[in-house]
Amino acid sequence: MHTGRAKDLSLTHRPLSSLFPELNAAAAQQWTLTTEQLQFFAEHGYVVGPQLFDGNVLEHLRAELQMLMQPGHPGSEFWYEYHSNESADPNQVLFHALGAWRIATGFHDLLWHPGFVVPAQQLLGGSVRFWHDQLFCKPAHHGGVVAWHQDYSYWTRTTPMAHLTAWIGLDESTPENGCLHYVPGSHRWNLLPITGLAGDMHAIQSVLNEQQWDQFRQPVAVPLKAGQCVFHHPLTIHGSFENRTAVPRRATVINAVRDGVCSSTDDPLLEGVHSIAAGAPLSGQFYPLLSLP
Ligand SMILES: O=C(O)CCC(=O)C(=O)O
Repeated sequence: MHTGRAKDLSLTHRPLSSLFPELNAAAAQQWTLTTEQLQFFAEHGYVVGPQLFDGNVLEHLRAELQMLMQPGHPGSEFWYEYHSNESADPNQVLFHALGAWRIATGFHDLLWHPGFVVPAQQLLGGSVRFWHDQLFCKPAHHGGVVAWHQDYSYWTRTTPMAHLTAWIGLDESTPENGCLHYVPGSHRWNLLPITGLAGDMHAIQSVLNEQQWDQFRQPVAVPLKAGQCVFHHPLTIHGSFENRTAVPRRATVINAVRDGVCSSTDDPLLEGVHSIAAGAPLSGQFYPLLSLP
């Protein structure tokens, strides 16, 4: 158990360290997605992006994650959501949490990485506003899946739908350890009802029509290097299978919206944050604008 007060990093809307490349006009050139990548995204609803970090930066983020997985760590009051089996063995921690950007410098600064912001601007067709982040950790030899789903089914309290997910590996991800799988083209489907994230991998089958069922049977595994990212559309069906290997599979996720997306409720959009009136655009402390200066 730790003691001491942590600073809420959501008060600072710029990088606090020099861990990542600067977000400036020169970086924009270097990190721009190619026309082929944009066409791939339009056709399939996902696209593999650049390697955002490796080496010491990867180690830095892994060390931050290890700190964040310890119950009672400084700043634990800032999480939006925190789910953990609290295993004492770091290889065995099953973990899903939202809000790391408020607590740890690396996960905070990652939001301004030009390798995320520049492609996100291209894919969203406008300025990028942060929605929330996520950490996912599948322990070694763990049977847990993330069942097939569409991200937007969990976000209908924000409209219109102009959202984007960047999934970033903190370990190499493979079919054996539970890499992401996509149903290509499913971003053109209707919004499906929520059928759950844990337990039954295939629960979504019950809400598919015949044509969707045919397409659903041809998912694609997307293995990535540690530090590499993949972007997906808010309606693209995706999920991940069990980790059958002897080491954990860890990842961080950035969820973003095009600037101008509004709250559709007077209730707070995330646990513990101030509310944004229905009809008003996301802005303020918890939703920084991430676009180029
Ligand atoms: O990391 C995973 O296994 C699942 C991630 C996911 O479903 C998401 O980012 O929406």
